[in-house]
Amino acid sequence: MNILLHHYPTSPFAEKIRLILGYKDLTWQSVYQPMVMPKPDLQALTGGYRRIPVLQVGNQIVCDTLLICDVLEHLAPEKTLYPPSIEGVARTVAQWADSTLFSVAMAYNFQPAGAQHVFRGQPEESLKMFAADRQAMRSGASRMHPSDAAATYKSYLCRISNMLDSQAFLLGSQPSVADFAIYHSLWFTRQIVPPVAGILQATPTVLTWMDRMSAFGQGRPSKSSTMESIAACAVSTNAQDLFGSEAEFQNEHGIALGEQVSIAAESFGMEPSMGELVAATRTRYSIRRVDGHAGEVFVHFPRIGFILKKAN
Ligand SMILES: N[C@@H](CCC(=O)N[C@@H](CS)C(=O)NCC(=O)O)C(=O)O
Repeated sequence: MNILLHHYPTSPFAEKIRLILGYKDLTWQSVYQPMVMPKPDLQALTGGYRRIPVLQVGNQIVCDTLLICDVLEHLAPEKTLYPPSIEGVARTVAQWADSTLFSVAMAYNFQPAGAQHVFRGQPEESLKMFAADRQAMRSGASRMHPSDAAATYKSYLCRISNMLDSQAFLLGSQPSVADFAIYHSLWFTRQIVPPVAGILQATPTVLTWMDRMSAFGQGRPSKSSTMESIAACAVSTNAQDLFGSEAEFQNEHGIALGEQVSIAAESFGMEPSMGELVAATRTRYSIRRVDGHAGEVFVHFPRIGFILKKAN
């Protein structure tokens, strides 16, 4: 089985998955995609979805880290992300981290000193293009002011520190999906914007936990390219089982399997992917589409955070 991860080095959500690949000690192929639109080689696979990271196994494409975590858990159940007694709380904390904590941390991280550091040595145009791309992705919604973000981030760091007072990981002696989801926003602060990373010094327990997390490494990546990933998709006829027994049709929308649909994120990067609905289970949607370069592709999305509609 060949796992490919479409990502770029400074993506926090990609870091969440790279670290899980490390925790589960997996071999994978690393494909870099652009940080901003256009992303024609990624969209040849996804059919429209543009966010990072995206996981590829043969001609199956998995969008959003929520579902990528489930797939990695199924493919490599050792070192579980969901210890049974805390699965509900771990998933709920992870969702808070991926939405609320992430947006506060990024509003803090991208204060002028942080943004200038990320784009140091690059033409001024790069930062402007990045800012315009992300502004369009937010559909014009404004971002929190850095001072408000700093105050909120400090409170969140205290809470995270408190969770670690008497245990090595956030919810116990073993890591869970909650650790990986909280880690990635803090990783960006510490590793990508060191000029503003002083905020972490007030919570040394959090820094020690971050060291423990980063020690999992990133597994065994090897470099691949966008062209190779599209070629691998085009020649793949396999339908590796990515989800186990979880396949029962759950009809919430009055849309039958076999109908043409569009699926889009409910916020932030809402480019829709179109195709034939081939699965709608309790946790995910899957579509089948045919691309001129990539051939027949199956694209999977989590239900949570995505909007399903009949294609017009
Ligand atoms: N809910 C998504 C969020 C992914 C996300 O927001 N990724 C950021 C990068 S860390 C992104 O796609 N930014 C825009 C881009 O790279 O084009 C997930 O869990 O995968």
